[in-house]
Amino acid sequence: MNTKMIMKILVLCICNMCLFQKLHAQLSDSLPSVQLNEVTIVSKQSLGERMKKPLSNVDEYLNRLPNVQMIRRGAYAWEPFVNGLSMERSDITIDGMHIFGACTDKMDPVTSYVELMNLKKIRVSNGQMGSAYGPTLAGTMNLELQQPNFGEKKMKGISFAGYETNNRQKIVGSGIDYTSPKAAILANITFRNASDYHAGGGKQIAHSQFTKYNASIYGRFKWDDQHQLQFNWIYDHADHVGYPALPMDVKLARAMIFSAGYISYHPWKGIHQWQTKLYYNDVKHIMDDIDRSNLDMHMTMPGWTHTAGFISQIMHIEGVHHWNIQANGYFNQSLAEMIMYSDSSGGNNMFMLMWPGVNIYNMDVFVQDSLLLNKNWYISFSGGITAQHQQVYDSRGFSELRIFYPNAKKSQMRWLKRGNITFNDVHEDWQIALNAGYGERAPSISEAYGIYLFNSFDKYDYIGNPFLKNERSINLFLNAQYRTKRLSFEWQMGLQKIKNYIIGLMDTTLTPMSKYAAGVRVYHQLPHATIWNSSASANVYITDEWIWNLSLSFSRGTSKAIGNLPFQQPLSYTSGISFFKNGYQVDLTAIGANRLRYFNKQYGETPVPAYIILNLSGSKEFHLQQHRCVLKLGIENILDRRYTTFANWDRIPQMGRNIFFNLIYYYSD
Ligand SMILES: [Cu+2]
Repeated sequence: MNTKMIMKILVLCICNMCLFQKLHAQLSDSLPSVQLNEVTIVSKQSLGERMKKPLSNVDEYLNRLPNVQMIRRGAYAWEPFVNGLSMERSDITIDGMHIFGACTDKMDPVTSYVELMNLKKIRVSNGQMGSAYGPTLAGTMNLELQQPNFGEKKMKGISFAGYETNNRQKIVGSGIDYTSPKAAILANITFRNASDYHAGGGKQIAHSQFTKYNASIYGRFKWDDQHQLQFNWIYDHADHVGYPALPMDVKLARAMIFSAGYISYHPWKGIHQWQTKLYYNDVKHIMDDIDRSNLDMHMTMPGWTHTAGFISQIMHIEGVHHWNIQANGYFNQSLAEMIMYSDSSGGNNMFMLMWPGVNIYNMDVFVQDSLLLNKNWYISFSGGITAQHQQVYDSRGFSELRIFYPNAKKSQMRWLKRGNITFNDVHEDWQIALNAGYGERAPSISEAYGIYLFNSFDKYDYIGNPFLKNERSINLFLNAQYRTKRLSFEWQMGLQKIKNYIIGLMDTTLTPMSKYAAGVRVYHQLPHATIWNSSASANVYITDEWIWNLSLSFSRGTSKAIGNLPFQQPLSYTSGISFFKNGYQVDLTAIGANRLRYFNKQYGETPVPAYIILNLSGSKEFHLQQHRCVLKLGIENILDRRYTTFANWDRIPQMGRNIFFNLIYYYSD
């Protein structure tokens, strides 16, 4: 085999590996009979443009992926669970950058600070398979930003508008894309405003409104084919966001994300690319209960995080080897306060730190190698190590922590190791990948240092524990794909064994602070927890015009000490039929789940009945004065079913019947 041939196969393998992750989610969005090599074509559009409802938000997109579950506390900023495990157990990044939400109640996950129009791809990897940027247990989610391209001098634009009847959501936005041989700029803005939504049957869900502004600029410059500079800036601002399942709403959630990077191609012999990036981001989150009535006293809880970091990566492709080495580091500072206002005039307000002011210094090194064994088999290995130094810097916060832990130290050092091996057997129409990985993670700030964080799901006040050990996991993932001209099928299974599983356990010696709390739980560790999950999907290309698809997924988690782990997905399914002709597309989809049989009462879970809803959507492409337009119309939950899911915090009902329209207008000079 000559080198060129080997290279070709290696590139194909890597493409397939990307495909392994989540292609079938994209498949149902794109044109019929998608071939492997169309991945690059597809990625020229933003993620939103490839959706049935292009002006959906990131949450709606992620919710359709079989190994991601979105925990919903309202209509906005859902919490992504990867492979049945909570947000702190996966590594969620934007182009590799670490960003930390500033809310003690997880009202602002990283995914809430971007728009689909900013994104090229969301790469979700299982276990340690994509752990290039840091430690993880369950998997990684990297939100890859849409980049402008170099090329002939050209200016393109896009404008869009959407409306949804159920919550009177208005969406407007615009973007420009400037291309030239040496400079390229992509900029866009999106605005959303929604009122309260209505559940099936018409009941208004109070405090479920939101308003969000998002703006971003991405610039790239090069002076020759070897050197390139790029910078990126995102500003995201949400205000008056209601969380119907929580006792508080968000007055402001704001993120400013900035990065500047330098790429050098072929800097030395054998090195394909060297890329270095510096970044900074700043998150501010203010929640309060000013809009809630029937309260004796009101409170406000502001939180802040600041993160500065770097990523430096060297890629090498030669012969049968494809390796990369990466170093990344960040400094993060997080603080959250609570002010409880006195009910009597002249009385004293109460002030407390909920996160006691924590600095995290994190340094990580990662290596990965892919090796082609023969025409069909290739292996990839990766490994990484993180040094993490945590320090409580605020003396007020440290004294609070000392009330519970008189021996607590101001700072501590943790070493986190991870490793992974994947075998791939790739053939023309089928492929199998088997992966085994090991990972560790440090406790999150809430788990290690949180002070009286009220959890409205199980109604306990939670207290952190600085003496927690690292959580450790061993996992196995299996993925099989079969693909012909008329059929594509994918099956995936994961088994995760976790040691030192972190969870809150009741402490009867402490009294709760919140008068709504049933008691106090302190974070402790269970010796073992096991999660296994599986998903399958199929696309059948019945004719060139008709496609049928089906996807199924579930997860099951247990631990001897507590029984069922909370938030495990019952068998859930989506099945749809799509029709394409003369620029028209029509989709009819059924989405449903079996009843939730395995739940944990002690952690606030209640049974959830089975449900099924129907969605119908259609789109048409047409031209307006030679400019391309896409119009999409749809009805979600056609029968206006009232239902809730395992993922709905406090079992708040889901949205009832909703009619949406999305119009996208493209123009170029
Ligand atoms: Cu919050």
